Amino acid sequence: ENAEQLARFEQAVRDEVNIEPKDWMPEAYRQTLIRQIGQHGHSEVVGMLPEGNWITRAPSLRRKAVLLAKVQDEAGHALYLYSAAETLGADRDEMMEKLNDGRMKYSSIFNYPTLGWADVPAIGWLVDGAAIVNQVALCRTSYGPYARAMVRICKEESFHQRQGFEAMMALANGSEEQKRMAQDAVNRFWWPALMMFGPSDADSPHSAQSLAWKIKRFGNDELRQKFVDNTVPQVHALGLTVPDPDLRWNEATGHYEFGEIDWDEFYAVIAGQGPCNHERLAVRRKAWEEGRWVREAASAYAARRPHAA
Ligand code: FAQ
Repeated sequence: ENAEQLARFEQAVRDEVNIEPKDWMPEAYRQTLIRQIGQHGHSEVVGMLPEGNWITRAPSLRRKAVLLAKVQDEAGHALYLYSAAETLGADRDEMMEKLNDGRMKYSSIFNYPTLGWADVPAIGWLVDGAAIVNQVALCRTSYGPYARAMVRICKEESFHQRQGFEAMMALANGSEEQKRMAQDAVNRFWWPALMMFGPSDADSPHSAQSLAWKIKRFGNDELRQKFVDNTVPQVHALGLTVPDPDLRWNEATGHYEFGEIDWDEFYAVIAGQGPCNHERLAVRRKAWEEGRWVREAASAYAARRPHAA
């Protein structure tokens, strides 16, 4: 029975037929997806905080309206992702509790502070830009609900990336002070954006199995290279510089070569020692506690309603 089910699962993966919630799947495949999709959802939730800090301080009504919409989209992305994880049997409250007590991760990038307004455009442009490179690949991931969630999320992320670039362009073409702010934001967000793609393939414990199952379609290094190749010309188009003395165009390969990531910093941040890890989790825990009465009231209301016939 089990060998036959496994053979059918492997055939579906080979044939690029999506695995769906009610299909048989290996337990480790299910657990890997719950981990990745759950952490992806948590990244959207925690990802609202750095930009959310600037909603009250956006420089114009137009920028405020756009930023509000973007942050709201991120909440929506988290909901699609948590729903996709639930189709695998994950429990949403348990995932939230694991985020709050550090048993589940979220993207390293959201542990860096937003010190000035230029950081908001930098996040839209660079962080959403990196997210798109990763997520376009995930539109073809082997688990159906995750793949379908990614299609919609990518459309919204493309809008986020463009609004970030447009807002950055306004600063880059502005006063000397605005241009300085733009460069400072690029200097601080460039390397953390490259770290979003995860450890180098050789040091990525999950990559080989996730690639074999087609959960991941490309290795971490390949996607990181794609992001660098896409983004360096955009930095230059803005009249800004990339904070990497080793960056150079390789005519023969058709790719940019870039310097070594500070892996000590990466591992410290994902171990909870980044500049804002404590602050981010404290905000999440407070929101979870303060929202308890709302969750309880909603459940009590739902329980009292007659079930739909
Ligand atoms: N940060 O073996 P691998 C967004 C962990 S975009 C923190 O390579 P895997 C949109 C990894 O979990 C950001 N942890 O693991 C937005 C694992 O630890 P574990 C979210 C990281 O899973 C924009 C360990 O290191 N996007 O939110 C990071 O095969 C603007 C070993 O790594 C996604 O999550 C990191 N950077 O590959 C929102 C995309 N890198 O779980 C608001 C979906 C690695 O064993 C504002 N996820 N780790 O404890 C993926 O594609 C993959 O999970 C990777 C990691 C590529 C992130």
